[in-house]
Amino acid sequence: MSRSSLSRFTLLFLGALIAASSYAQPITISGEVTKSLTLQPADLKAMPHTTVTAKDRDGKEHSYAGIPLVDLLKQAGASTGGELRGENLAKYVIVTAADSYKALFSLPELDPEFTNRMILLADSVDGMPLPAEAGPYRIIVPDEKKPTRWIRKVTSIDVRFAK
Ligand SMILES: Nc1nc2c(c(=O)[nH]1)N[C@H]1C(S)=C(S)[C@@H](COP(=O)(O)O)O[C@H]1N2
Ligand SMILES: [Mo]
Repeated sequence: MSRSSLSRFTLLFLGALIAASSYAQPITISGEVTKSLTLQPADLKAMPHTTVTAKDRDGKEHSYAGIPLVDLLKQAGASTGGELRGENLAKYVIVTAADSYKALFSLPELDPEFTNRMILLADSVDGMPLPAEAGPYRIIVPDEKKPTRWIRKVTSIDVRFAK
């Protein structure tokens, strides 16, 4: 191998590593669950997706597709539906992003037995993958006046117990 093809190979390899580190970000689900999960992009892609229409910060409507947050919690064995009573009502969800931004959701506000509002871990907007500064995964909270909890670049979902 010549020196220039070697350095080209090195560059390609480094490029692939950088691409993998920014795009192949898994999502972890942990805490008060029966099974902690690390979901890879392929796992997330294979889960059933739902579409919601929501207004962004500029008041423009977009169509967001993704996995209902409650479905991810169910898969990890968090308390949902009829289990949401008694001490389980003191459980809450902290969603964390790559920049350490965090926001809290209560379990009932995510649950279809309590609300018709569908909070998503979205992976696309208007049929396209989310832009790099927001994706690959972003929380979408329809019908909220401010998009403060529309957490960009989600990395983990942690169920906790308020004692
Ligand atoms: N990871 C992450 N997500 C975030 C924030 C942040 O600082 N970090 N800011 C929030 C706030 S305060 C707002 S108003 C919206 C802005 O969304 P936009 O960047 O799509 O306009 O993102 C929310 N999601
Ligand atoms: Mo904001």
